[in-house]
Amino acid sequence: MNTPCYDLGLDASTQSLTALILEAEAGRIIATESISYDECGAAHGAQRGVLPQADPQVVHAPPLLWVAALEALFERLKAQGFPLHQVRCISGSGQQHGSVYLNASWPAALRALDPGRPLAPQLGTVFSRPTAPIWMDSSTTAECAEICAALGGPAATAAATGSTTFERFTGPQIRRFYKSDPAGYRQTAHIALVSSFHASLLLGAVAPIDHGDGAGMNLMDIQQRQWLPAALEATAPDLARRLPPLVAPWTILGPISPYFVARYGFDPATRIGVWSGDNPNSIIGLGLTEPGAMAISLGTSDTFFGLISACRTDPRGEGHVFGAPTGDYMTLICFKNGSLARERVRDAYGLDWNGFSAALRATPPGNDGALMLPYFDPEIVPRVLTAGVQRRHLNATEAARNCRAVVECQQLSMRRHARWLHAAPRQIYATGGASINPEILRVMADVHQCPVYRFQVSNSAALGAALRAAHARRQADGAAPDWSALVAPFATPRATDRVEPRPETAPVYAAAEQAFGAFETEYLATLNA
Ligand code: ADP
Ligand code: XUL
Repeated sequence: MNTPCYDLGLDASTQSLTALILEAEAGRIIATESISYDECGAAHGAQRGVLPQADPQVVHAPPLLWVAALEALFERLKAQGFPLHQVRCISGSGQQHGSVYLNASWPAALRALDPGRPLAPQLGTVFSRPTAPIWMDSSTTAECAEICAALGGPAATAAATGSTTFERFTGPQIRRFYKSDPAGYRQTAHIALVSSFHASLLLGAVAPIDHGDGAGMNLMDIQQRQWLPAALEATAPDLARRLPPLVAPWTILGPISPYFVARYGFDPATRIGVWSGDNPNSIIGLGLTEPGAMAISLGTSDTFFGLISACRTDPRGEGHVFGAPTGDYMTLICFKNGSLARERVRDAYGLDWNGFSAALRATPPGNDGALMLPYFDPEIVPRVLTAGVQRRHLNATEAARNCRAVVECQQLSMRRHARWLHAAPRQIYATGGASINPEILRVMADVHQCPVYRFQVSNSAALGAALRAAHARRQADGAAPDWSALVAPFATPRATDRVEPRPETAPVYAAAEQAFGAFETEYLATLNA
């Protein structure tokens, strides 16, 4: 009997690192294991993956914490006897946009890793900037304006790079670093994304960036899928030599670093596939290999995304176009006040998730007109730079109505800000940590008036990464790409996991969208006054 062959997907997300091992040929998942950064982060000063900062617009993470988490996760998999030696290919998923700044010693340090010693202490001196700005950072408004002006304004920037400039995108972040610490920038020989940083560790060499994550930088020509010279020039001097190459999402980068072979028992022939962002990976983990259904991920951020066949950008400048792992495009809208906003409401009334769900059950669709603009943190869509929660027909003391208001208004905001796609979703695939909550999916189905499916694997980014590893491996071995056959056993929506919309709630939410839109418009006008 042949020894089974496995593929490993890793998901380096905002709050945790997850591993998912699957046997693609048998259509089964062998193992999943997750470690929260809080379990290994004490020494790095982070809480829930981010460093405390005085300025709420500045959100950074310590990259050495990610190194420590990778190591701790592999230790755990090894201790539990997972068959790491049978893994044939590894790919991964990173929280998008975040950037890691490394000095000239980075490639040599990767090559010289000593398997007799832990990883993190060997990489203490490779950083030219000790912290990495992540997607939650909103401190680069001035740099966004500068780059956007240099590229000809918002519409031209979106047409060229897939998105107008956004505070969390890597280009504006690089420019802020260059302006605020020119010496640090001069010391920087390599800039990595969260995805390519992790891939570099596993590869033992500087890893390329794929077209999915590259599109989240305001630096890539979205049509040609190459670095855009005008964007690089508008961002920082001599940027091209600090960036790795861009490659297709199915590229095999090379064999695994000998460090992981010696330390964790991987086969030396294990291949490393290029990593991508969490949202492009989720497209695959949800089985969205053709245009059709839309996905909603309820993770730290809430995202609304789907595959599109032609590159079409948002004239209002709120949505993004990224490269999809299939070689198509995907569209995405990102809301920062996702799970953490729901948690803030839950905690304000001393509830657990059961209590929060009971509150959703106890309150009517439409919430008798209660509305909330849930800007617990600065928001990405719509662009709100200063936190501040707003309520209408709702008192902060009303526990159950506030629980419903945050969930309903998040979904109403998605419905409103996805209008530019000119196609209401016909079905929604739900994923992310909060997608295990049926009461939240009930609100989702009613607000969008379409069926919502949930999947057995709620971490679609890790599943997508493992499936991308399998795809890259098969393609490198000469097999014709067949995405739908590969994803079918893992990501086919099941009728039993379907939440139907209730038609009687349609007029309620049509009116609620109008009222929510008016509230939002009025509030945004006060900010710009
Ligand atoms: P990320 O990948 O961005 O790190 P996850 O997709 O793992 O995040 O989601 C984590 C979030 O899931 C937590 O912050 C938590 O608020 C949310 N969550 C977990 N369980 C539930 C639940 N039963 N109901 C609602 N939200 C939940
Ligand atoms: C997407 C975005 C977030 C991060 C973290 O544009 O900023 O979804 O990828 O999940």
